[in-house]
Amino acid sequence: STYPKRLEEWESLAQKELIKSKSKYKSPSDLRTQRVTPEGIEIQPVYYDVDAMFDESREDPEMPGIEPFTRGPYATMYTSRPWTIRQYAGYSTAKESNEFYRKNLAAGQQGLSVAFDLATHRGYDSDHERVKGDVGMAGVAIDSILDMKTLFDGIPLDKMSVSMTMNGAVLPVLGMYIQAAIEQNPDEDPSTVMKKLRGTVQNDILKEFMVRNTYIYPPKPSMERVVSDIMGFMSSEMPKFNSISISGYHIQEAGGTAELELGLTIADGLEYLSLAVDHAKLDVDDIAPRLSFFWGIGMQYYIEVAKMRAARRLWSNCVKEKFNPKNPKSLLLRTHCQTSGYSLTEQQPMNNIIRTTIEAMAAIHGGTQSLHTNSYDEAVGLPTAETARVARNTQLILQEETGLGLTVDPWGGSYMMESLTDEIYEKALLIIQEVESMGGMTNYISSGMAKMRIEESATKKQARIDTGDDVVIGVNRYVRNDDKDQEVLQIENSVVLSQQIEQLNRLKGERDDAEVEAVLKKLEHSANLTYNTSHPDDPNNLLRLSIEAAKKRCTLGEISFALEKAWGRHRPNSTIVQGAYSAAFSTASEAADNNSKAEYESIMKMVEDFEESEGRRPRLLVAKLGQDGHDRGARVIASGFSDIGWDVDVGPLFSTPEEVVMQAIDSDVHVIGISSQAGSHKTLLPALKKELEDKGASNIIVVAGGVIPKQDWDYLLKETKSCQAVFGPGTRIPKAAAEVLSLIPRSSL
Ligand code: 3CP
Repeated sequence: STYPKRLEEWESLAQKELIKSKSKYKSPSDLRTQRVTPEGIEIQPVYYDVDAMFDESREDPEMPGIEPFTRGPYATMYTSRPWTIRQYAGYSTAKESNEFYRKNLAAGQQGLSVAFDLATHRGYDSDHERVKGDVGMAGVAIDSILDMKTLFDGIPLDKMSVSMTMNGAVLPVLGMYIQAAIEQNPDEDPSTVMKKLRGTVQNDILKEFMVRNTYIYPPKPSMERVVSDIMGFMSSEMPKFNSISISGYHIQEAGGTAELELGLTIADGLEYLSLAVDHAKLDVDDIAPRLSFFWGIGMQYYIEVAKMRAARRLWSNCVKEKFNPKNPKSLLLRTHCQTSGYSLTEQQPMNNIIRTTIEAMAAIHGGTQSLHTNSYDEAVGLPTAETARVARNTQLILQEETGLGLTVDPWGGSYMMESLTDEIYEKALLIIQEVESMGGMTNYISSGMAKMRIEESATKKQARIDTGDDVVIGVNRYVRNDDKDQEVLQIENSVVLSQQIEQLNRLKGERDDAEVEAVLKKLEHSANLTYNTSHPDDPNNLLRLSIEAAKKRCTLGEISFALEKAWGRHRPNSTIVQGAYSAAFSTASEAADNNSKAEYESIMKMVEDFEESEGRRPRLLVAKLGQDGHDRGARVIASGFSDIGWDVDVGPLFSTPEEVVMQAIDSDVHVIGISSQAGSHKTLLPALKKELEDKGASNIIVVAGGVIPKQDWDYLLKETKSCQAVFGPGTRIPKAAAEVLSLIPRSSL
């Protein structure tokens, strides 16, 4: 037989051990088939390579720095230069963020990564009525070049590598950043300054339409004008700047498996290259070397390392096959990583330091170029100076105390890692082929397929936790109830708002209005053009014009609106995934807690009883207020409640309190469920309550969930009575469904 004797020996030993330990796995074959990841990968109890046992004449092994780069983009990796410690941060005003950046750089951080507030992301100035609750909350507020100059005060932009997470309002933000750098170096020629700028702009609009939701314009102009003009301009004017950070992170955060994150993100990258080559007529070798990637790193350690290895091989092979570039750098995938926000728990927050450390190790073993480690309090709010220090020190310790960087791709050649890398590669390739068969990523997204796949995966993941199939310590196992309230960074939204408005008024008083008008007209004119303006010398290139607009002191809102006049604003449609949550309960493994199944059934029964006595099902409107587009929680709740038997409506993203109340009254719901992830709850929930009163609809119950620190619960529940229940992260859906149901008064009682 070709089956080696050692394997037979192993089988029989394994069988004996399973019996002796009274394992729930009855035979070695159970071990092979019953431990399945969300990707559908059966994790093997032991990996081996039968070929290697017999075959002495194997091909040359893969090596780092050499195509297809599975083992790393550089030959020497961390042995000659460690990864960049690049912590994502920003809050409140530019002045406060600037102070924070300077302290962090002094304490060991190596590159900047700017977080903008949601008003900025969505192209609104701070004084716009739709952004009252958002200004300065989840990032720094930037209205004009004055804010941008303050943000980088004392930080030389011609030397510091700066990453900016910006997608929707990418043109005004880049225009202001570039102009700020030029004004920092008044004695130099602007074009010389631009050539020195190093950094990355996220500019990944495709994933915004899939998951992150901070788009402004519809897909076509977003791709063919915004992304395309930025790629074209940067390729010659800013050759050291990475023009897109193609992001899988948000797909993982939205609940996608590793295979979805990988497949959809590589497919996004291929779509950008097609845009550059086919639409913008740019040379692949001028664009591909400055595309960079961004992965989320969760708790499945082996899978994450394998995903990063597979990603490099996939990108190299796909780009070669489709675009046949001449420059080997065009095949090379470089990446930033961030540890998973989703894996953090509100319960026993110190455990999050351990989770983050393990995830950081996976990113390092996967060969990341740059890394952000989350702070342990981020399940409940923004990090404080203290928790941000622990997060940064996690990387300093890994980089300087452990010797993790002494060997390149330390997992290379491990039977297990090579096998998992191949397996994830194949699974992601199937997704890429599915996307290609539908004519590319833009079509795939507009067909709704991308969102549907991710949401289905998110709902299943939630069900794996609610059934107990996936363990989360402190949430569904070893639960304790003695947590102290976690201190969080509190931002006084109204103070930031008034400072921003003051600054805006100052700007408007000092500038030349005729010049402002003229450049805004040029922007609008360019937006209406239908030919390709991506060439950097084209006077209608939108990034070139945005730099001019920043120079003339146009505001971010004005620049955005000039383009909006031509293109309009994108309006998403919302659907609910049905059946995925309940299916996970019916197929939950034997390992799942039986109580959870019984609980699930008893709640379905309660909903049926409600329907019998009230003549209709309980009805819930799941809504998001303000510019907060993080909708994983809202969508999972909508799917879960709907599977349990509720009638569920999902409100459009970016609603005002007035719009939510109108929809709630029109749909005659019993309950409004507000999901808040970006800190605006203290402003917008009281506003919602007032609107309900004004419309005579106070009988509608309001509940809230998401990232709401315990310190704010009393304010919401008692002081302002703006909601009747708050659900923190980690709340199991059946429990929430029962509690909310009990809040609805019965007319028949
Ligand atoms: C690196 N270099 C080396 C070696 N390693 N040279 C010789 N030997 C080596 N071993 C060189 C590189 O070639 C490069 O030079 C320079 O050193 C810097 O290295 P790098 O690998 O390019 O690293 P870095 O500058 O840090 O850039 C990393 C990438 C960049 C490429 C990934 O795009 C980046 O910084 N991305 C960060 C994105 C980010 O912060 N995102 C935040 C998302 P050359 O350039 O001359 O080749 S936060 C989002 C949170 C959720 C949300 O969206 O809301």
